[in-house]
Formats: sequence, C-alpha cells, structure tokens
Amino acid sequence: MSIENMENTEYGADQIQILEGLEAVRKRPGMYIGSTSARGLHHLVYEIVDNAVDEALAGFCKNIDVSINEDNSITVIDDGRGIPVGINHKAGLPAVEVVFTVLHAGGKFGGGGYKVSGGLHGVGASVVNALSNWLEVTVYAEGKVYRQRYERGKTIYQLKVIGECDPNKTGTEVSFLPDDTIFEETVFDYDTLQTRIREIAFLTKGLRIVLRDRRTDPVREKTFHYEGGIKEFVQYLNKSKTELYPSIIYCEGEKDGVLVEVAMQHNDSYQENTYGFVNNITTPEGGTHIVGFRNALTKTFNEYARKNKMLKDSEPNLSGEDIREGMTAIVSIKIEEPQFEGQTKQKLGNSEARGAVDNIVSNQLELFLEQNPMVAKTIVEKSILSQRAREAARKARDLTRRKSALDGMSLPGKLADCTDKDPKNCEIFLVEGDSAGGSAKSARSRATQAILPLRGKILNVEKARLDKIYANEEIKAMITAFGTGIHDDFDISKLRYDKIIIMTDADVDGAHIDTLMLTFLYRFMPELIKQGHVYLAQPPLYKIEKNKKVWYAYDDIEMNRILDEIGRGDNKIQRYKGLGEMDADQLWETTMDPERRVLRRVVFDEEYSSEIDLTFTTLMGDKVEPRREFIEQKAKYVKNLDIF
Ligand code: TTJ
Repeated sequence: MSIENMENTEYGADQIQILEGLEAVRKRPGMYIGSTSARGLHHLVYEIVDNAVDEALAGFCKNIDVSINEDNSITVIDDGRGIPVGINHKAGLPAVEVVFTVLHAGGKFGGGGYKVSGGLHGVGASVVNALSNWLEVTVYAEGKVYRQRYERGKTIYQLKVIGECDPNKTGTEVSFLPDDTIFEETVFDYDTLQTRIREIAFLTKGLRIVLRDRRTDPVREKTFHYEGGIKEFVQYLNKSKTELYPSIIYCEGEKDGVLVEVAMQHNDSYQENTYGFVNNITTPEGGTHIVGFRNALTKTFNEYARKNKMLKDSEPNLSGEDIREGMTAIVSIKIEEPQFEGQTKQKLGNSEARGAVDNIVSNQLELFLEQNPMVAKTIVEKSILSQRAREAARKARDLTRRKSALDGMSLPGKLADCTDKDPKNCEIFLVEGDSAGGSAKSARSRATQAILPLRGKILNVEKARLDKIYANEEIKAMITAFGTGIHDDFDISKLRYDKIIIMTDADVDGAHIDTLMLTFLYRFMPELIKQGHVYLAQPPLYKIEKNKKVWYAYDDIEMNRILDEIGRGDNKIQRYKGLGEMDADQLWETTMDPERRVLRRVVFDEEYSSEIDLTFTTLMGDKVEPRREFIEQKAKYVKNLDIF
C-alpha cells in the first residue's frame, strides 16, 4: 500500500494505541505541560522551538523563524535537515508522523546532539499536536515538499508530496492552533515569547531566531542573534549596572560527557545573580552544576589572593559570598541524561556535572587571573571590602538579636498592630508617609488590620551593603513586624500576617516606593512573593459626585464608563493626588475595606527570573535610559485580584 492512498479510517493496533496515548494527554493536559493557563499555552511554542534548537545544537540548523499568526496560531520554521519522511519500521509510519502522534517520541533518530528531556520541556511534539485544534507539518527535503495535517491529534491525511522545491532547500515548518476547549487562555503574549526566545538565542551562540507578530499592522518583528552567546547574555543582564572591569570572564569545555559554558562579570551592586541552565532550561533551585561553579570560584580566588600576597597567612579565607558579591554569571551545561530533583524538579542532581564544571572553571579561571592581573586585583579587593562589611553586619545583627531576646521580640514602635493573633485573618498595610499612616490607623478594622507607616523613600537595597541595610530603621521595622526573619533565617511559618499590602499614592513617587519595597521583599524574603502574600493596594484616581451620590474610579477608562452611565453634565470630579487627600472614611471605603477594595497580587514566575532581576535592577539603577524603557513594564509582574 502506498502512503498516498492509505485511508485514515483503517486503524491497526498501533494506531489505536497512538489515539489512546494522545487522548490521555487531552484528558490530563496538566500532567504534560504543567497547566492550561497562559503558561501552558506558551509552553506549546517552546516545545516546538526546542525541537528546532536541537537540530541547531546538532549543527544542522542556523535559522529559526517563529510567528504568531493573525488567527493566534503559531508557525515555527527551521532550516535544518527536515524531520525524516521515510518509514520508521518499528511504528510502520513515516518518522515525521511518529514524532507528532506517538507520545514521548523525541526528534532523535540516531542524530547527534543533546536531547533535552528535563522539566516540562521535551515532552514532545505529539503533546502539542494532541492539544491543538489543528497542526500541520511541512518538510522540505530532496527537492520535495511533504505535508501532513492533524486535528486534535488525529491524522486528517497521510503524509503526501504537495510540490517540489529547490533541492538545496531543507527544513521543517510546523503550524498549530491551540485547542480553545482545553486552554483557558488562547492569546499569545509577544513579550512572554520574546523573553524565552531571547534566552534561547543567548544560550545557543550563532543561532538566529526571528520572532514575528502578524496580528499587528505593521507586523512586529525582532531578530535574536548573538555570536557571543552567554557572554552577551551577561552583558545584557549588566546593561543597567556599572561593570567593575570591561572583560567578561569566559570558560568553556567538555568533561565526562558534560558540555560546560560559563560567563561572568562583576558590577558595582551587592547582589549575586547566577543563572544556571541545563540543556537550555533554567534551574531556579540550582544543583550540582552551580555547586561545582561556586566551589571552583572560591578555591581559585583564594589561591590567587594568597599566592599574590593579597591575603596574609594570618587572615582567614574569603568566603564564597564575598567573592560573588555583585557578580552576574551564567552557568550553562549540556548533558545527555539530566536528572532533576527537588520538590519542583528544578534542581540538577547529576554528580558528574559538579566535577566537570569545577574542573573546567578552576583551570580556565586560574589562567585568566594570571593573564589579567588588573581584573583579578579588582575582584579580590572588592571581596575583601565585602568580607569586612559582612563582619560588621554580623555584629550589628547579633546585637539586635540579643536585644530582641532581652525585651521579648518587641515590635516596632510605629506599628499599630491588630488584635487578632491568628495570622490567617491578619493583614499589614505598609503605608507611605506618616500622615497617610494616621488616616489608615483611624480607618482600619483594628481586629485584623495592622498599619506600619514608613517615612519617605525607603532604602534602596540594590545600592547598599548589608551593614547599612541592617542599620536602616524602616527595614528593621518591616523585618520585625513580619516575624519571618530574612535570607537563610527566613521561616514562613512565623509570618504574622497573611497579606502584606503596600499602600502608596497613585503617582510616580508612589510607583517608585512600590518598587523599592518590592525590591527589598524580592531580595530578602522572595518566598513571601512566591507564595502570594504580597499585594499592592489600589487607591482610586477620581471621585465623581452627582446629586449627592458618589462614585470612585480607579483609572481613566473606568471614569469614562461611569460618566457615560450617569451623564456627563452637572457632576463634580475630583482627582486624588495622594492618599492624604482622602479622609479616613473614604480611605476605608475605597482602598482598605476587604468587601469593596481591589488588590493587586504581586506574582513572580521563576521561569523568567533573569528578566525579573533585570526589571528590578533597571528600575533601581542609576542609568536613566534603560529605566524609561522598563517603567511601564513593571505592571507585568502584578496581577489584578478582586477580593470580595
Ligand atoms: C533527525 O535526524 C535526521 C535528520 O533530521 C533530524 C530532525 O528531526 N531534525 C529536525 C526536527 N529539524 N527540525 C525538527 C523539528 C522542527 C520543528 C519546528 C518541530 C519539530 C517537532 C521538529
């Protein structure tokens, strides 16, 4: 029987198995792509793109083209060898059909390269097919154009030749429309795709990826192509910071089947930002590759500092933290069979990765330091300063610890605490300014709402060393009020309030304070954000009065809607410039009353943590241009949440 006239109604045993497999995906999509929310939706794209990237890693593909089409379908095109169209004898089907219809069949048919198989990635193109309204694959190979179409995972027609092409042209093209009966969200977000595609391009040096949005006129299009790979990634992450030396330290090598690439550079901030990737997937929980990297760094810098008499024999070693202060680094490894561990399976477990990274970084970093004594000196000197500050901070902290032990963990004086002692019922408002704090204190529901007024701008923790941070009154007040402790001491079970609500004026200064506050929380107690305890209050922008009735509007759109409803004439509109302009009753009604207010919950997607960091440091940094670019995007990390 030839392929062309094989009817799709003739099911053999294999085909029935295939349909059952894809049916399982449709029944429990979450098991395969994590969720059916916007996140799962975007995963479909990454799943397909990953296959093309594999072909690039194998050395056969230079260009990938990703389009969001007008109808919200996606097209991914590569210029690789093309998925094989010949019959796969085990399945009795063309290999390309196996790729799209057999669960867990990857794109590998004895080709080289490193198969991605961790996390949610690498579940296979068949999962995308099962979850799509329709999917079409086109293969260009040996002067012919092949095509096959599926709907909800079912073959609509067999692979067929639809035309001829230049015999030199090869590649794969896949288009699909996510199934709107499965996904809660079916509209693709350009920025979300862009973040991941930029990351893939950084991680795969030389690969050119074009991202296009055909839903807009003119079509939006951007090319991501980095000959410098992760070196350019580090540059990008440091773009709004001031680097301490011009070079990017770079190590590359292979050991025990582990491909290792590391790039790093220090800036004048005090935070470490190391991002690990295994087969292009982020590892927010770290793992053996990160352990190996840190080990090599600590060992190599201490050896160098001693050998060059920058550390005396009598002085203690520099700690890893001191060396990593202000460092931005990318650790990217490729490994054939990654083992992921930990609660969320985001922590690399392979022990050979530790040794490989340690070995390659130790050798190459030592050489780099010998050849770049100025850079080495800068880093060692900065580490010594960090060591001193850390020592001073430890003393200050011990002092506060001892003090709080003596007076029974006294709460900050400015805190108006609530009376209910069950944290589940309680919330704390962090209020900008003493006067608004005063209104909030009289407005609140005393039983469950605590108020902590904060004076003026809070300290920018991006720009201060630990000793200064621990000495700051506002920061100390927040830490004691929350009860959880910070960093390694953080314990969420001690959290004294279920909701931490930042309440600031609805103006530029207010937005700046929001960001300062979020930066502090993100750096010192990220779990509070990750577990959804942090909110932004939303005070109204306008008060509209007509015939003794009152309406509040939270933005211009809402005000216009209200005016349309009540008629434009004969009304009084007041624009609130700050919380202070409202009396206690108004503040309660519009912003604090759990029955009527609108809160925005701050969310945080670890998959994009390098971007989140960039957003914070850009907002907080002192380079003006990148800040302007970002200030409007901050809203991306905030979700509207109505609480009734
Ligand atoms: C496998 O080894 C023989 C030559 O072709 C190799 C292969 O499968 N290459 C390949 C797969 N290139 N591109 C893909 C691919 C591209 C997209 C957009 C989607 C999918 C599922 C695969």
